[in-house]
Amino acid sequence: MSTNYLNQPQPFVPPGQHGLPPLPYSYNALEPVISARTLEIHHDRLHQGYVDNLNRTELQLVQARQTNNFEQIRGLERNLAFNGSGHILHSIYWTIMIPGGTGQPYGQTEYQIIKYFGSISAFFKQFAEASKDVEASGWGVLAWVPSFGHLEVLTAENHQKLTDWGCIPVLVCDVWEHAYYLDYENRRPDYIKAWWRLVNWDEVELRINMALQASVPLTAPR
Ligand code: MN3
Repeated sequence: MSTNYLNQPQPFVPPGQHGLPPLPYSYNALEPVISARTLEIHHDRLHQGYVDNLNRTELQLVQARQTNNFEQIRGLERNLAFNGSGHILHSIYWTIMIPGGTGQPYGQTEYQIIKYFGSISAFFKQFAEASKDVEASGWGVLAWVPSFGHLEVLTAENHQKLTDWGCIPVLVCDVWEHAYYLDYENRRPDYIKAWWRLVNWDEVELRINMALQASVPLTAPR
């Protein structure tokens, strides 16, 4: 197993310490495609709101762990995912735009798009159609799927269901009824309590080490 991840700087954001990344251009730089007023409200108010609410939620979770009081856990997890994904996706959105654009994908991007989608135009078409068809609020996303080794066009309704975009799962517990109902009927807590005894921490350790190598900062170094 490669261990060069140890030499890579890992971003670590302590609870409640997220900050709003500055726009890499002026408010009017994306006109006429996006107006200065839209950009100002979107970045300064809406994205700032995600950052503030993410920080608040993380500090509430610190409090919950310290007092061993998880009465509000369902709402806190919802706020964590909503605001965390909002922060991550907006940070990417600002950085992947530039005044005037740069034309066409090239290099590894072009290679991976053609390898999986067949052609650049087929990718453009699928991305546009998928984004157009998102129900109500949401995102069109071109994502690298580490487990499949290829790009994928995905969509997120709102910021998606209780997940942070860009996260890599390293330990999962299936709590759909089909995973435990025959054995525990409706006693999900009993299943979860017993399930801990099955966990292969060697595998979790391996997956965490692999995930560390896939680190992608929110604002790419220039
Ligand atoms: Mn937005």
